[in-house]
Amino acid sequence: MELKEKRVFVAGLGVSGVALCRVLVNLGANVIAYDQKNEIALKEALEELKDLPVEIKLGEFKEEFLKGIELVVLSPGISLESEIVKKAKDMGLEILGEVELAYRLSKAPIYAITGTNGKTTTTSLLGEMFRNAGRKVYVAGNIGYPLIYAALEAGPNDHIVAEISSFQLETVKEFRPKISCIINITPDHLDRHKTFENYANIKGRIFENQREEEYVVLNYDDPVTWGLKERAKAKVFPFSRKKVLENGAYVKEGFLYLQNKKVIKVEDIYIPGEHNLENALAASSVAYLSGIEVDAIETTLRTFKGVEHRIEFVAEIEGIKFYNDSKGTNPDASIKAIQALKTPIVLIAGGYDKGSEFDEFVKTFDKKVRKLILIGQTAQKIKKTALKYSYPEEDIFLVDSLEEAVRKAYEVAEKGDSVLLSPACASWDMFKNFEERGKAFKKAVMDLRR
Ligand code: UMA
Repeated sequence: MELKEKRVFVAGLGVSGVALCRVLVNLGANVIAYDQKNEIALKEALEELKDLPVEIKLGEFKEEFLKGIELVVLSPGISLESEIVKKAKDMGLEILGEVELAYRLSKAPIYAITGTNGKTTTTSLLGEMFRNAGRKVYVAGNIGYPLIYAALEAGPNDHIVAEISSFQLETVKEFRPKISCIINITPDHLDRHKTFENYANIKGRIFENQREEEYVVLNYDDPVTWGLKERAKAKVFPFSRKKVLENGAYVKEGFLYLQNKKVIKVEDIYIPGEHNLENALAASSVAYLSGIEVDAIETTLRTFKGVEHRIEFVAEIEGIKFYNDSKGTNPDASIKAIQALKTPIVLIAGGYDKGSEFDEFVKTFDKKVRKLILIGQTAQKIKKTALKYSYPEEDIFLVDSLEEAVRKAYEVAEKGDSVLLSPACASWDMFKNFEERGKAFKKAVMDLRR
């Protein structure tokens, strides 16, 4: 793709936007970058860009910003309904997402993972399998290291393992991974995608350009994911926790199998829980189809310790264990965290309102979630739902900050309980991102010790 001298408009100056500016300048483009935030809010990004020849526009979007522009590249957080996209369309400009541009620039094959939950664990696990097999791999995408960087750095003999979100899939055009994988699909991001059906369809776009010689790995146990298979032109490779599927990945008599090859005893997979078995099956399938030896897959499953902010053990204080699951950013992710812990739970939940419903989430509390501490925009909504399912009002506490939530949790927890931060919501009402929220939680827990 020729970008030299091209006037390119980068929309959004978060992690992806800054990366886009760097890469585009490097490729000789004339870059104009825009963000709705002001100079103070964007201090860090502006600092990173200060030595680059990038023209910066901030604040309210104006049509004149697009004058003379030949290509618009969107950060994942920019909705297709934004003024930027509307105006760019009216002007007949070419519009690409960051992932699409990365795909077009990449010389290395891309192994793309999506799903509502488990994306980051599966992507990290798969990256580790590539490393343990002695292959040079870049792990990138929604996981935090922008795909556009990996695309520029990876050579034709390298590999890119990419976590891909629904936001990123909304703007794909030619994106064609060598192997794609959908782990599961449950409701999320309905404020942006409007209906569950639309969200599921967007997830399915991960394989829309794949051809017969390629593979798509799909979860046989999840009817919504499995239901997408009719649309695939690529070969479908199924995985299942529940059914023996001799043409796919499955569990038989306590062992994980890849077709007819016995890989590992399920008990010996280091990361615990049924949801992690799903992630292990998904990652192993992609690794296997990419030609990685079963030995390297087995070693990785035995040794991979999981990712930060995902049911991460933080500390034990006076017999109370603290777990950071800040990555539980939707109800289904938090349901999995509650199910994975074996002790009674004091749960800290609530955050940015994406339009999720919390009925299923509350139903998993049963007697296991003994106390519920709520923060953020959705606190009242979750409380109302809990009361609807007869959760005792005296066990619900609404507080104003995460620090206060941690102190309250410690006060009401008993020896043998686990205090679990698993918000079931995004962090954007109180924090920059889930990492910042997880770090704030860990700090508040450490402060209890003093
Ligand atoms: N902005 C505008 N106008 C808008 C919307 C946003 O100017 O209409 C600006 C914001 O003011 C902000 C910037 O755009 O300064 C943010 O851009 P962004 O939301 O695309 O975020 P990035 O920092 O570029 O991070 C993105 C992903 N974030 C989202 O999709 C919301 C990161 O995923 C990803 O790690 C990163 O790119 C690297 O590629 C995070 C995420 O929360 C983990 N993803 C969602 C999820 O997993 O549920 C999808």
